[in-house]
Amino acid sequence: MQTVKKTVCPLDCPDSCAMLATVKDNRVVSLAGDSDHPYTRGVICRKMRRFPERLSGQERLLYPQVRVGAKGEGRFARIGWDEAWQRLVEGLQHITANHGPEAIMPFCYAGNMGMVNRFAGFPFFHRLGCTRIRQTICSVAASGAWKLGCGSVGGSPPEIAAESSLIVAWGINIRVTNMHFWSYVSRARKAGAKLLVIDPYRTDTARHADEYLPVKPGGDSGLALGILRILIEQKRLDQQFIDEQTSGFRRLADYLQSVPLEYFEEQSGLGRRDMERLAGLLAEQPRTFFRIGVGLTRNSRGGMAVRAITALAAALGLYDGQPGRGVLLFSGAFGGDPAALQHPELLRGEPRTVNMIHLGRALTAAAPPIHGLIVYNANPASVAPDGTTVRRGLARDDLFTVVHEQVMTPTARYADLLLPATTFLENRDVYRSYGHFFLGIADQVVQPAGETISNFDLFQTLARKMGYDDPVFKQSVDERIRSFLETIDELEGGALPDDFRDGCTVESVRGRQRGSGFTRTGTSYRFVNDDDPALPPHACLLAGSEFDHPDLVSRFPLQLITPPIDRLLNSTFGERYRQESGTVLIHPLDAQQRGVVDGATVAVHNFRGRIERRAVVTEATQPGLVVAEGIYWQVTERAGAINDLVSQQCSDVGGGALFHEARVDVEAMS
Ligand SMILES: Nc1nc2c(c(=O)[nH]1)N[C@H]1C(S)=C(S)[C@@H](COP(=O)(O)OP(=O)(O)OC[C@H]3O[C@@H](n4cnc5c(=O)[nH]c(N)nc54)[C@H](O)[C@@H]3O)O[C@H]1N2
Ligand SMILES: Nc1nc2c(c(=O)[nH]1)N[C@H]1C(S)=C(S)[C@@H](COP(=O)(O)OP(=O)(O)OC[C@H]3O[C@@H](n4cnc5c(=O)[nH]c(N)nc54)[C@H](O)[C@@H]3O)O[C@H]1N2
Ligand code: SF4
Ligand SMILES: [Mo]
Repeated sequence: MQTVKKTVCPLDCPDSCAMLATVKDNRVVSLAGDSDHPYTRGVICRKMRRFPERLSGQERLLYPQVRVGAKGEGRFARIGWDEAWQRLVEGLQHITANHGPEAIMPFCYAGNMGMVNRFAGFPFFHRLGCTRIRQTICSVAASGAWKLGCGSVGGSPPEIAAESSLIVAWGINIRVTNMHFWSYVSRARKAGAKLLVIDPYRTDTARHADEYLPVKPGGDSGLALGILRILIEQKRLDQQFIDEQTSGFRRLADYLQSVPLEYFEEQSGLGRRDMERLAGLLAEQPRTFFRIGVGLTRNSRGGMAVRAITALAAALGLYDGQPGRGVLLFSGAFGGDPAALQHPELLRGEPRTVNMIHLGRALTAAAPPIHGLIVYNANPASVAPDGTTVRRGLARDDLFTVVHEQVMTPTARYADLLLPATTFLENRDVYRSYGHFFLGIADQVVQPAGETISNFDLFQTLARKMGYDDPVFKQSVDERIRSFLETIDELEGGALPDDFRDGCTVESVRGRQRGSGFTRTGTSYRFVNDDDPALPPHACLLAGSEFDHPDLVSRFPLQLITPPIDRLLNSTFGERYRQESGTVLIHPLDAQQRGVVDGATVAVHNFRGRIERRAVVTEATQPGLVVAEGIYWQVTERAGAINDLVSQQCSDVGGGALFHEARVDVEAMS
């Protein structure tokens, strides 16, 4: 007999789709979209439709294993859970006894976005007193910079865009990374709206746009501030909104007027004419919606880009809550207290903190050294910057590495102890979208395969085996979910959903509120923010740390960006493309200078690493810019992986990664 159960996509994707799993004999035979969901409306992406292959395919890790080959070689032997627990507890106790708990560090991120399972390790890590990590790898520059201007005011509901007359996709490849938003764009366009895409290369979204502006990577503050300067000169701003709902505008305006327009042109790579045209378009359109991506923040000026764009939006009054007008970076639909998931009260003292994007440095140069690494929900060998250094660290014989995974990822190959993880279809959790205004609760759909256990069960059990008797470690999943939901203010009347067993969807009260977030919260958009003396007080022009680095410009004349590809979700599903190292887009002028022909394997290199990819010679990219889509797994040591070329430097706000700011050169391979 077949049954159909509701569930939610757990991947790190703004769409958080509601799904229907068809189950027969404890096997998921198909996954499809759930048409009851108000935002995702019955559609899911192709990569997730194939998820049942991962759930019960050949690649699945089903039992605990120990390494028998060299680190990275990927040879393991099966053991039982009793032995696995013993090795795990003894391994951690040995390090703690000899070097103290700070010699152990976790590495975890968002393989599973379920709120319980995502943060399941934190109570344990806090109690252990190990080195803490700052989870910076994705969005800190974006969220930090948004807050500098908007404070606690969140993003606009994406549905508003359906009523817009102009939608600006700024540093986001909607059709690939936020595909459900596309249907709102399409609806608006049917009613006559225009779509403008601002991106360094002609993405799939740009190809479908009415207008495309090829900004220089890292040049968005130049562009946004240049436009703002023109609009100030032309007096075409929303003066009422500026007067009533913002502060500091005069100081920013004085700065902008002191900077020659050429500077904005030089940074953005776009001329006065383009800026004037865009300024005209923004001033004329009554209903403009900015969809801002995280893409434009993955560089050394990323925070500044967001500050400049939100300043432009505020000066245009796009935050006034009128129909068809809005700004969306993250929805921020549901707050909630992270302490209910992470339990920082278990901390004694102040263990050191490591920025996760410095994993390479931490494993090779930390003083005192790291001797134990616990990885779950993440694949750092593929996703972390400076991959060659990360692998050098992982290869250390004196490092005890524990990896909890679903499949044999490049990171898993370096494990000393490899533990099998459930998938979202085998555990229970609550999912809070960052791209729309709905929250979903999903129950287990099938029994766990083999001897797999969830992140939550792993850390609850480990804590007890380590002798920790704090009540937190006795919580059930339901208790953890409930204790978190109780801290969320955006649930209707503060109520918990009655039946949160059977895959329900709950809307944030913020999603239905009309009017301005600023009016509702009684705050102002801040053009000037002096709170952090380390940051410029307002949006301004900055040089790029790697792109404009004088030593690197001549040695590595090409700029590299590394955006996502539709078939992978970060590095998840890499097992489907084991033999592929991906492509690199290169402009015909750059290709010709280097004797590179379309389809040939090329080496992309800098002083950090050297990787191989297949060249696609195309005018979709700009001269001087190469684009490598997708975090493919490393095929061989020689072929390398894309993050071998990316630095461990930080973005201007929050300490985020520079995935879209590396200097490289490209060489034809004979
Ligand atoms: N299919 C698929 N979907 C995904 C993901 C995936 O890997 N695959 N990843 C998920 C995750 S974790 C996240 S955080 C989101 C990220 O999704 P997005 O917010 O879309 O961010 P990115 O994909 O990093 O980059 C988006 C676009 O920004 C462009 N870009 C790069 N540098 C600049 C710049 O300086 N200025 C401007 N204007 N544009 C720039 C890139 O070329 C790219 O087209 O997507 C999620 N969705
Ligand atoms: N070059 C480059 N690098 C990037 C980016 C980029 O655009 N370019 N994007 C960055 C961004 S935005 C992000 S968010 C990070 C993402 O970095 P990660 O969060 O590490 O993302 P994934 O590559 O998806 O790896 C997640 C892993 O978790 C595993 N997993 C899934 N569910 C579970 C579970 O329930 N339990 C356990 N134990 N494991 C599970 C999956 O099998 C997968 O191997 O990558 C960053 N790296
Ligand atoms: S990856 Fe994104 S688009 Fe695909 S099913 Fe999951 S939430 Fe939906
Ligand atoms: Mo991300």
